[in-house]
Amino acid sequence: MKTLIVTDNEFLYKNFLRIIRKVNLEFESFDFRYSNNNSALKIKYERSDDFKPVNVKEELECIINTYELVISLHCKQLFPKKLVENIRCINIHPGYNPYNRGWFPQVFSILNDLPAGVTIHEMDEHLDHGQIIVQKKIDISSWDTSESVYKRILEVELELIEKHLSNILEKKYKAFTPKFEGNVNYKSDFNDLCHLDLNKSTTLKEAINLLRALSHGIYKNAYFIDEEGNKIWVKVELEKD
Ligand code: 0FX
Repeated sequence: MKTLIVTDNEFLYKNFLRIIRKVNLEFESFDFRYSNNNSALKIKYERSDDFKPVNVKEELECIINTYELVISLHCKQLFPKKLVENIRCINIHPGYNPYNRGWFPQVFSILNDLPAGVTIHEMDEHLDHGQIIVQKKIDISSWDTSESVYKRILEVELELIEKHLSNILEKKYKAFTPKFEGNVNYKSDFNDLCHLDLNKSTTLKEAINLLRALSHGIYKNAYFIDEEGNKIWVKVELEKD
C-alpha cells in the first residue's frame, strides 16, 4: 500500500520521517509532497527526489490511481470532493474539532475560549470536517500567546502521530462523528483581527487577549494606523511570575 503525505510544514515533515524510522515503517511506502505554490520549500528542496511539489487539483487522477491513502499534514491546499470521495484522506489538524475549524485555531481559542488541541480525522469535502479518529485537548493559560500554544500543539501532533500512525495506515480504528458542526474561521477572519481599531472601547482583559492571540514570534500580525498614516506593528510578551 502506498501513502501520499502532503505537507507545507518542514518541521512536521522532518519529524514524520523520524517517526517512520522510530516505529519501523517502510520509507518506500510513503511519498512526500509539498504544495506547488510553496515558494520557500520549492527553493529549499529544488533538487530533492524525496520531497517534491504537487498540485492536488491538477494531479487528481494520478493521485487517485497511485495511492490508497493521502495524509494532509498541514497541507495548505483544499482537497477536492472527488479526491476525498475516491481515496481515504486523513487530516492532521492543529485544532480541537469541531471547535474553531479552519485557519490558525489556537488564535481563535485564545479569543473565544473554545477548546484548543489536535485532531486527526478522516476528511470529507468540508473544511477540517469528517469523522474523528483521535484528538487531544490543550489547556490555554492566561500567560499564553499564539506561539506558546502552537508549540504545544506541534508536540501533541507528533505524540499522536507516533502513537496512532500504524493503526491509521492499517485502518485499525473506530472513527466517530462529532455531535455538532462547530464553527469555522477563515484567513480573512484572522486578517480582520490584525487591524486594531484604536477608537474601539473594550475591557483590558479583551485587549490583552486580542494582543496575545496575535503575538507569534517573528510574525507581524496586529497593527494600527497612527495619525500620520504610519502602520505600527504590535505584539506582547507575557511572563508568569
Ligand atoms: O501549517 P499551519 O500550522 O496551519 C494552517 C492552518 O491553521 C490549519 O488549519 C491548516 N490545516 C494548515 C494547512 O495551515 O500554519 P503556518 O505554519 O502558516 O502557521 C503556524 C502558526 O504561525 C499559526 O498557527 C499562527 C502563526 N502565524 C503564521 C503566519 C503565516 C502567524 O501568527 N502569522 C502569520 O502570518
